[in-house]
Amino acid sequence: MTEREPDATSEPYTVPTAPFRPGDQPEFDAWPWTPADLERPDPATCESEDTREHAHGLVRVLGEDDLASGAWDPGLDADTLRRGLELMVLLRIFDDRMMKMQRTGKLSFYMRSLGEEAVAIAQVMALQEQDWIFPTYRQPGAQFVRGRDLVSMINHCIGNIEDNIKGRQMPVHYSYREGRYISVSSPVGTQFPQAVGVAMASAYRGLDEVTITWIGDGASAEGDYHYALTFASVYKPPVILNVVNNQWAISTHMNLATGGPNFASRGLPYGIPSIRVDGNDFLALYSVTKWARERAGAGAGPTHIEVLTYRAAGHSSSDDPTRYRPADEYSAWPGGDPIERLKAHLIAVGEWSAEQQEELESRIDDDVMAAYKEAVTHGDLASGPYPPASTIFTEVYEEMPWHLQEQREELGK
Ligand SMILES: Cc1ncc(C[n+]2csc(CCOP(=O)(O)OP(=O)(O)O)c2C)c(N)n1
Ligand SMILES: [Mg+2]
Repeated sequence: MTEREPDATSEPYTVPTAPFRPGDQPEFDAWPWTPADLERPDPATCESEDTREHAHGLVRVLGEDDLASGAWDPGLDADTLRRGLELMVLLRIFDDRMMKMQRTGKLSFYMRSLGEEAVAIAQVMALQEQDWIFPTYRQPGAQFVRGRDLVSMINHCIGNIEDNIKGRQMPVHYSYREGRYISVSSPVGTQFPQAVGVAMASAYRGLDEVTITWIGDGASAEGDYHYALTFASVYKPPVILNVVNNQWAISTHMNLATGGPNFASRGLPYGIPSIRVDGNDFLALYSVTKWARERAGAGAGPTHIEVLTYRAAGHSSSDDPTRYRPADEYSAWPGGDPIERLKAHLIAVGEWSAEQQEELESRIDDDVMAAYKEAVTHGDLASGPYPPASTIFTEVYEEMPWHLQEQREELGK
């Protein structure tokens, strides 16, 4: 067999690559879009064609001056903004603490949301309590909005006797029934068609419930993404479909997940209104999600959103991103840091100060540490107690099939 020479001119087809690799100087073009650029169409009557500019542009609210402006300014009061800031800081500090636990052998695995804290927090704050959440592992912050207890989250990550899902999932694959936060699945993409199905069920039952879901840039190259868009396009259920384009899918650059100009515009040929939004702009994200919620609530159907952001940390505790991208790539990202931007906005409008920020961080640090100490009293990774092995057979089937019964008996021997 003769081997093809890996010569660019003789490539049989296009193989995209990442713009920057370790050792390169990362440089992103400054974004040409400003908060004043895009209109806010009427959510109830908007058609996909009315969002062509939104899909190819970028909805922003916070300007370079840290002030809010434009048609998409949601006009939030200072208390709501401070709550958003607090929850984002909580997520960042929680992630740091959990990552330290992983590095010291107290967790088997962990995944951070660094740089993407606004995504689920702003978006779920824009929803209503009865709305359903179909997350990936990168949206744990949605649980904070719904009031989940930190100790319970840490119990899950450890997999101790108090883990609400009894050690059946990897850490960070939370499940939170009370918050309508559906179990994170390890096979990426499965939540997308499931979310559309649940939205169809809500509509069928005549309930005022909307479903929100997210998929990564990488996972959006899977069939599940297109199945979901087909069903959403045909049946027009109340669903908010987000593609979180954080530039990377582990070590694979987003260039390998679409040949199109962006992710948002892929919703247009499906006839679904589609918007690209600055994912590090809390106000813009809140506003676009609220708009999609209004559409869904008015019976106008689905919205497709590209959340443009950057995955600032490694993919997971098992990843070393310095192997495939410049270590300082995040510092060149035009979207900046979502926490710093909301903080700067609150300070600019006289509703926050550096001292308050410091107090907030130190209070949250104490809360997270206290939660961690409490969680390990229910069992740690090294010595348990863990959920009993027999629980691998329970709570899956209402009536256990004979072959599982046999296996269970064998385990008992
Ligand atoms: C079906 C499937 N294929 C591959 C994997 C391994 N895997 C886990 S996460 C991931 C990358 C996902 O990247 P992206 O969708 O961009 O989400 P992000 O991690 O950036 O949030 C891969 C390939 C998996 N879990 N499931
Ligand atoms: Mg990604």
